[in-house]
Amino acid sequence: MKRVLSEELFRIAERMIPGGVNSPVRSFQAVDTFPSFIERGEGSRLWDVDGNAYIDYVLSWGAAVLGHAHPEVVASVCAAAQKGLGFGAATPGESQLAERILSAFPAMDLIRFVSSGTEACMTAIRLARAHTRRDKFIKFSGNYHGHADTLLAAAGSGLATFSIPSSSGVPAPCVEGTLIAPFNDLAAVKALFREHSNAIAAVIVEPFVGNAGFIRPAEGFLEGLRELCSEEKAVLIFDEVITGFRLCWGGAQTLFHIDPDLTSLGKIIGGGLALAAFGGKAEIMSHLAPLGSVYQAGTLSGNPVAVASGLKTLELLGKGDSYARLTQNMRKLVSGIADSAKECDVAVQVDGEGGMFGLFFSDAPVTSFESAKKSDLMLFKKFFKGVFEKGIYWAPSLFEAGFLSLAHSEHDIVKTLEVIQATLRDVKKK
Ligand code: KE4
Repeated sequence: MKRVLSEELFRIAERMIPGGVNSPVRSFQAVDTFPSFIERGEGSRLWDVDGNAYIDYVLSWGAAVLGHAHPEVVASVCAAAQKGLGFGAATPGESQLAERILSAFPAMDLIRFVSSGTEACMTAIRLARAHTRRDKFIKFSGNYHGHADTLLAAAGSGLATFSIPSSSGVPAPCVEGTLIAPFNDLAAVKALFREHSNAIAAVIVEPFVGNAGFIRPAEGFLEGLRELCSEEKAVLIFDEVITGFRLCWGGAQTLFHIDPDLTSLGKIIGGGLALAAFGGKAEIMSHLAPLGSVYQAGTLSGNPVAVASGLKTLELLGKGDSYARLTQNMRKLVSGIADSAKECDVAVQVDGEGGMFGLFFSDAPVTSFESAKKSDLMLFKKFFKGVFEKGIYWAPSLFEAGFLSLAHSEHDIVKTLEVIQATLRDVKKK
């Protein structure tokens, strides 16, 4: 695969942008190469500036659930843009999108739109602190909730990718109140509540982890968090920036019939444009200015063009058997990888739910970030190189999940599995 132009563009970018990218994980540094510069996407495909085509399993980190450049979404965005790109004023679309999301997440009484998942999670924590008048909160190692100072401790995604335990530039006092427990370890959470009784405002969790690779919640784990938070009068926050509308229409909380007190959303609800949200119980959300004393604001919050993209995306996603199709293709992919790995005698852990999945090179089940880190990174790098060179755009990090769209065809899955089988054979030989 020739990537002459991408390499040239990368060298140019490096001269102006740190690492040549505007978000670290895009740098492909974790897989010992440079990024392909993308010219365009359509459906399940991406084309880079050298004309190489890829079947895309990153999908803008999960946002492009309909596939790229869906004509109806593009038309809605263009129609909205022709009326103006943003006003910093209330618009009808925001209430329409709020209504659509609130109907899918019955545990949410109220919702507010922001422009990134970071803002959504950061504000949910702030609300929980105001509501409980407590300062500390529990997060889980390998969970990533954006790059707000207090959240950059033992986080997943790019921090895990580059083995950054917590970011420099964050003063120690900022993370003193950030308590860490291993994912799926309810006993550790109970111990933290005992040790910091009455000082913990919230527990924030990715109900299915998508930022340490894909990690499924253990039986009873999420239910246990719900019970503990209720007993301790702490706020349970489900960070569904990835899982919201990705696993099923109402996200993980619908799958498990659990009512978190607050939820953060992103990615799919903006259809790929800069739109995220947080929402939950009215008694908590009512602390927000201008009603209450918790301040949060944003110039581009609820931007009408992004709202148009989200509205059309959810309209199309909500039709027909979308989740049956996403799940069917995910199951085909996951079982096909497992079969190939078995045939090639390569130890893998592969799993998925709804339209997301993950692959580890490990002979033991992965139930936490600590166990995810035992995966064979060298094997992953060889796997990534093998599939990428054959036109499979896999996440360039062991610590990211993979995603499917409604545009992925059965042929895409068959072709992907052929490439993966050939790659696993090669990887095993070397
Ligand atoms: P943003 O601020 O990047 O919009 O969202 C932060 C965030 C919050 N919560 C979850 C569960 C998330 O996955 C994210 C962002 N996800 C990463 C990829 N796993 C964004 C990609 C990147 O950092 O470039």
